[in-house]
Amino acid sequence: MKKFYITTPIYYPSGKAHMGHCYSTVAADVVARYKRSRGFEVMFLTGTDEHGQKIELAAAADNLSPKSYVDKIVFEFKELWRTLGVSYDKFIRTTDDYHVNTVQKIFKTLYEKGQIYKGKYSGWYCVPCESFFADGKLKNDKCPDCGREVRQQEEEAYFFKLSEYSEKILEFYKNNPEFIQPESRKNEMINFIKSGLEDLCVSRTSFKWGIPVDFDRLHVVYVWLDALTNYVTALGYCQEDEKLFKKFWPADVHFVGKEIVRFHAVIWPAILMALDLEIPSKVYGHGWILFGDGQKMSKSRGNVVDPFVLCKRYGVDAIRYFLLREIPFGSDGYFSNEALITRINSDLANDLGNLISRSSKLAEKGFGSIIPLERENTNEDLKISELALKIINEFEIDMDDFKFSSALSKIWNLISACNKYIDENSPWKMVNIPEKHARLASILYNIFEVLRIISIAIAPIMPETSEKIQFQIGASKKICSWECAKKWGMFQNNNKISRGSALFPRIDCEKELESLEILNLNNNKKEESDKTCSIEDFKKIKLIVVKVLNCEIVKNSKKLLKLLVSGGIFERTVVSGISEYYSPENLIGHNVILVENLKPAKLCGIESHGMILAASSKNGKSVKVLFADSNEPGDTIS
Ligand code: ME8
Repeated sequence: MKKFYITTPIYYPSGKAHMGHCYSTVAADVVARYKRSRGFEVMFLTGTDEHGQKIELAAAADNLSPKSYVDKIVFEFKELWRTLGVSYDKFIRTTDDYHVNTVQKIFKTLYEKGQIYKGKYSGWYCVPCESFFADGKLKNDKCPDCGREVRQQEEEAYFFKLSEYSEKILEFYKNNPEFIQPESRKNEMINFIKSGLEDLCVSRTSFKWGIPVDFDRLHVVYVWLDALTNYVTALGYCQEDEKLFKKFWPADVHFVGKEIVRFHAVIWPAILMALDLEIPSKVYGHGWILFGDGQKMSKSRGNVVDPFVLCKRYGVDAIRYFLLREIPFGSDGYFSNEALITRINSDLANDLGNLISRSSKLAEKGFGSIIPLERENTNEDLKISELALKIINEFEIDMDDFKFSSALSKIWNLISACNKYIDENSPWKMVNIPEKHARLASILYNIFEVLRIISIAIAPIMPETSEKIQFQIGASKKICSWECAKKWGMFQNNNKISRGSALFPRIDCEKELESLEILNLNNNKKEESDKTCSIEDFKKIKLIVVKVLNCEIVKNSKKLLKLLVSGGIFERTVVSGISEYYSPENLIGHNVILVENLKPAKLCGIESHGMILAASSKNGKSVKVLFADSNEPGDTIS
């Protein structure tokens, strides 16, 4: 059996999943379903990329351990994929043991092969993007990717010898001209490589939430090596059972957003070359979903459209259809509720819905829903059958090239042709004229044949709708395989039509937009109220002035100080992450402010009771403890 391995990016579980994530995942799901229907054995992989400083910080802000923090979000991601009917074969979490162990093995192998070496990294660091930038790469002194503040950082780190791979990668592109899709992205990559590849930093010591380098425990593997290797670890590479790896590697296609093509088309092939592994057949960099103001939909910008809400209101298939039909896969495109409702009304309710409801109504009126044997075909009928078979072939070519929007537009041309065929033949006039019944039967038979073919074609995109149509037109599974989509006349005689409720009820656009606005407003208010803290909440926090009696640096930690503080009638130990900014002698003897009733926590094996208040500068470069030397230990702050 032919095999097909398709992957989505593994998403950061650092916030709610949004339409952007749905876009890549639904597209990959469509391909997986399509390939399965074409007889391929498919491996469809998705998952979550759970390590890194961004997650560590987000978890700390929520007062959770990184793992509990990501567990919650990963659950929501999985729920969303279930809702959207995403038929993945495997969901990988980079915190899964098998992944952690294999990444450690890969890191060691590359080190032993001399492909990874230890060095020092200094540069401008952007925390949200988890990326270092050289001086010249900043944009107006800010992160060139997200536009936020960056800070100078230097640390010991391991590097992968990416710079040695420029020629090999360019050569690979030459021999594999289809590797990067769409074509325009290939030119970007060639230019990027020609501008000079630098060795890639693959470890960090400045945060802990990552896979430890097992032979140098101060380091954790830096996210991209951890993330990219998921595509092979998920298949069991370098593990006891390599069956799946042997069967499915190399991947047939990695679907990724255009901003991470670079990692998949340059860094990933280099890592694979270093491991003597085959390189995937294709990396497809799809475009972004934007809002009307040209902004990318993203977790961190807070302009999230809740996919659960939209699925519930309009049905999953409407959302799946919209995502793939509205925006050509390689291009950027806009999302708006209005565009979504317009498509539902015009394409789904009017064109498709209408075709089904008017033809099944005619079948009911004319023949009690059973199409009779006696039929009378004309040239007109031949045209519609030829068109259907031509379109299904073109559809297949588009789907093989991931041109979903074009593929769907062809099916909708067929739907329009069918509606026109009905208009031109006026079959409703034949219902009460028995002599015309053979002709009427023929027209209806042809329409149901086209609907059968359409139902097979749209199954990967709109699985529920496809099944509903097949049920309504009485098409058994036997005549709905992919091969049967390419054959005319598969219906047995006397097939029974069942009239169901409208597949896609029309939506009053204006009213619906108003309702969505109110819904959004309420959601925002709820989110705001979740974020705000009432006076009662604030009163729960006990702030007390304490004197620092003793202070020492915590061994094996770059950031932590252990303080012994006195609040007059009590003494306790507090661990604070301020050693980059204060040495013990700067603190001993001073009065500081303690959050007295914070739940105790263990940091580097030391139980910390409370937290010392400090102010961080906006650019994150400095941290200043709030001294309270004019107060007495034990004074309370309110
Ligand atoms: O980059 N439009 O994770 P991530 C279209 N963990 N697609 C969008 C989108 C938008 N507005 N927003 C997000 C990462 N996406 C890494 C990947 S892979 C080894 C590691 C989709 O959570 C798109 O596929 O930031 C993009 O590449 C991905 O989500 C980024 O997800």
